[in-house]
Amino acid sequence: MASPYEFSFTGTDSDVEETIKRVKKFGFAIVRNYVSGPLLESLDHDHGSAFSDQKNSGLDLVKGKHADNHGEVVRLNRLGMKDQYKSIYSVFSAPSMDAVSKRYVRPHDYQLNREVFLTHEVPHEKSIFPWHFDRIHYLKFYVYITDTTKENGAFEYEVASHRETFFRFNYYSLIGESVEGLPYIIPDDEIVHPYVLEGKAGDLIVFDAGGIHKGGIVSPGKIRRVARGHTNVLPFKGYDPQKPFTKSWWLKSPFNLARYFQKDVCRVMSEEMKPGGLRGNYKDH
Ligand SMILES: O=C(O)CCC(=O)C(=O)O
Ligand SMILES: [Fe+2]
Repeated sequence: MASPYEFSFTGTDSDVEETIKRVKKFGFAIVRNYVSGPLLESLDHDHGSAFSDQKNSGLDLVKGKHADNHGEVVRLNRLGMKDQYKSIYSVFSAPSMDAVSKRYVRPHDYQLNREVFLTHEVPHEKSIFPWHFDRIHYLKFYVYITDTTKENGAFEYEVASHRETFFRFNYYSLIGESVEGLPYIIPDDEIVHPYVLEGKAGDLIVFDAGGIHKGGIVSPGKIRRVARGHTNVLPFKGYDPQKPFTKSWWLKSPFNLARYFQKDVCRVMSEEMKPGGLRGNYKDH
């Protein structure tokens, strides 16, 4: 039986409604059969070529290892690859993705799939990524290129965790923690409602990367292939060091009284329950 998290792509305006409803409520939506037929074949072909081509137009930053050597990644700029990888450009420029992005981030602005990551993961005893939330806020469009089950390392999401991380991020941010420095890895035993998002080639996952998620474990003899577009929420809050007199610099400065007052005005929580509490520093993961 179909889960409440998914629906089948129809190619009509109702797809946008169905997606938004789920991403708002659960943090993610699964759109079955989003890419199919000849377009899926070209996507599969372009994904493969991107790893073997000597030169990639639109190469943004890297062609290299993905997530602790669990596989490889090609990181492309959507507009720059327009002529070389037409099918990837066309899938990640879709009006439906644009409409979903617009509805999800309004009244803020966004850059539709500014970057597209192509990944090819190989067997490893560790997860592709541990449970975490992205410190930079993206709405992501994630397409399976090949059929993917738990054995291939399917994507997993802690249902509705985007609401909790909204408060986590904003709390740290307002007491002057840098985007890079805030604790974002979540220990496995704090996960309550994980959901494994298995799918067929051409299924699309739309997710708020502010919520808690991970990549699974690729079992021996299996691989995993994904194409993933990152829609930036604007204004962009990146890892850049805080320049003097910028807004984040003021929050980190001694003038931010919230840094001194927080222990008096915030609720208490036992040491073991605090992020990083007795478990040590999250950054060591
Ligand atoms: O590769 C995966 O399944 C997880 C990727 C991820 O953490 C992300 O796109 O933010
Ligand atoms: Fe992530």
